[in-house]
Amino acid sequence: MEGSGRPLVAVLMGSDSDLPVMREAEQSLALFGIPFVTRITSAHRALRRTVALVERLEADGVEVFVVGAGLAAHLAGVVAGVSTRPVIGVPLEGGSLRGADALYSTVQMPAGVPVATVAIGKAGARNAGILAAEILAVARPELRERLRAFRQELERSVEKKDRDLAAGGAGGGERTA
Ligand code: RP5
Repeated sequence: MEGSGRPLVAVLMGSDSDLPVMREAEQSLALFGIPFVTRITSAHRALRRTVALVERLEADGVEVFVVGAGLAAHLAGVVAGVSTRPVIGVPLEGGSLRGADALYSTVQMPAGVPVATVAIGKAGARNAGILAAEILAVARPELRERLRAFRQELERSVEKKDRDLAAGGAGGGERTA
């Protein structure tokens, strides 16, 4: 599996204000050694530029798009309208509706143009990177191995928390009333 070289994933977002959250997606991709490119573009403020950018990224070999936006979040939907590559939408928190607006805007795609929508905010952005890895892993056995190791590590971390709890380290363990 390539760790650098031509980007397989494009991480797109509507504004630089989205960057702190979308870094989580980048970190997931980096964890699995997946080459990616990160760009800012906007469905509303720069629609024609967005269409041209997505077409260029697809022509350059990008296989999965991870797209974050907040408020009336139409960027992922626009990307899905332009490209037939898988699009993972990350609804971002912001504004008075705290991400519910972005969630509905991202997830409620009309039949025929899917956007795989993850959770609002950082957990969603992290999962978007992992889901992109899982999509790419369908045709890449080495990446499948990395994902398997990642899941084992997750399981070990839960076991450790349970052990720490039993040892009283987290203020827990067995209690009587
Ligand atoms: C959306 O509007 C962006 O994705 C961002 O989440 C939100 C606010 O953008 P800024 O006003 O911070 O540029 O399009």
